Amino acid sequence: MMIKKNILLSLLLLLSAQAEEYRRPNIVFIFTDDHAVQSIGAYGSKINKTPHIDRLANEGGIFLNSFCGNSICGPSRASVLTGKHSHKNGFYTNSGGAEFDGSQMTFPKLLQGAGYATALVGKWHLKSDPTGFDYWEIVPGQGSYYNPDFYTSEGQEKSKRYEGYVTDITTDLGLKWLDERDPDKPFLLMCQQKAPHRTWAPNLKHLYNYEDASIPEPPTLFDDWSGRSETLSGHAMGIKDHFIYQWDMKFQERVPFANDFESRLAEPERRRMTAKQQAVWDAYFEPRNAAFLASPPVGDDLVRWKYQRYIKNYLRCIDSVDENVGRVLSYLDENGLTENTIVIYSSDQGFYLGEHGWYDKRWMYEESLRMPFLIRWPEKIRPGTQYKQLLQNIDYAPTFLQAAGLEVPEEIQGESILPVLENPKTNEWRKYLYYHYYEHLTEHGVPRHEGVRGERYKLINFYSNDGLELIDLKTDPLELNDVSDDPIYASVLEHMKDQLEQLRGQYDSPDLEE
Ligand code: SGN
Ligand code: CA
Repeated sequence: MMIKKNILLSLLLLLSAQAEEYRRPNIVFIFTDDHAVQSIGAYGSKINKTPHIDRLANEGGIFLNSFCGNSICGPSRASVLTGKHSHKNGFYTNSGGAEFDGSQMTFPKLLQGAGYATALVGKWHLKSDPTGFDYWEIVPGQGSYYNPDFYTSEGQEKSKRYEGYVTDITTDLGLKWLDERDPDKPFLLMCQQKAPHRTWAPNLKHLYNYEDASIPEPPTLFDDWSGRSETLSGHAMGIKDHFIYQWDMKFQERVPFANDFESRLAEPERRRMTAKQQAVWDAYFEPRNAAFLASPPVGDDLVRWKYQRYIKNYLRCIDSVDENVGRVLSYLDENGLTENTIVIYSSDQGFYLGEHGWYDKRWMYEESLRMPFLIRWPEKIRPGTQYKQLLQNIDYAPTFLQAAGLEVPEEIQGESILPVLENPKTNEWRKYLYYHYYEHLTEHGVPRHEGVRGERYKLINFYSNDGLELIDLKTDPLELNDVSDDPIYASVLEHMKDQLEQLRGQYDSPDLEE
């Protein structure tokens, strides 16, 4: 009897020791800038391959319906950090002078307080200095691709210039910190790439990628924006009319037939290069530019030419991102960290890769509303799992907190995805998500708008100019028709208006400014 009791006791002790020893996972959050899902292999890209990013989907999971709440850089990042929509974290727009209020609750701060070693490298773009990190080293504003400047808590005036390519350097800084960190603590590393943001300056070694390819065009490259709100044709993000030859198209001199809008000073990246770098850059672009100028295409052919030049440079920037994701994954493998590390790949919003005739983002249409979200966590996720739930960037913070065994503060608006990871088919999840873009007719001519997206329908309210737009994603996946006036959709319209009202209440959204 006594023996049995002892065995029971030691078993209990063993179990409780194991429970106490819940090994808090490390978190590596790889976040890029403007990387659209249309250019990720695991999301079915028709235009490129991303073997290293895809590894996360193959060895872990992929969220097929992942979205932002405000498709622009700073605001998306603020939502990631706080788990709240813009109107609750106070960072509404990139334009204007507002800084992110770094004194508020963020998930890195809470992890740091709970004993995590925390670091951030790369792009931040929230104007105020980062808070909640033991170490941070970031690029000023948008940063530069070539020989980039980085600064630390010592201040921007003490920034340091690193020779080389920003995507490699950002990764170098992250891996160096991993080497030097306190090995007794779990860690959070936010590795935030500047790429593939405009002006899409590839690494020299990738300049010849896609050289002989003709990248497939999206079916809506020649969209005329009819059948939807009139405000769409007021955009300034067209492949046809709104590229700057010296920046986006990589010409050194003013192109003779370019108008003033299309002409600016020389490419900002070339100006930063060493003579050696410039020589390699010029050897690629100059002969091709000369051939273009000798017999420039016109009309639709010119649009096609611009699309090819744009998309190839964009994809070359992603080639470097993908390669560097590979470096991070190899580091984890080589250091025995793979099993207990959550690795996420995501990007602050999506991007138009010629769809609707556009580049840039901001609109609530699919290409810019979506964010990639791939997650590997060997202890929780079966390799190759696909999730269909509507994920949003406000869900990241509560997920990380819960994964670290912390309580999720009441004020957080997102939901932890841990229950979804455990039960990929669960139906107990939001059916509608809220969107609100606040910049009004800034650089790319996109008006402010609010909306709701369900699994099938999307309602957009261009509340300052054009009113409502209803889209049936099932019958119209390319989003070419507003059916808000179609009597067949009358009840759907009412239903979606109700959903929007409900979400406004749930999230305590502000009154709309006319
Ligand atoms: C810059 C770009 C824009 C881009 C914004 C916001 N212009 O202003 O094309 O939309 O950043 O991007 S550029 O001529 O300077 O390249 S964001 O990712 O920071 O939101
Ligand atoms: Ca961005």
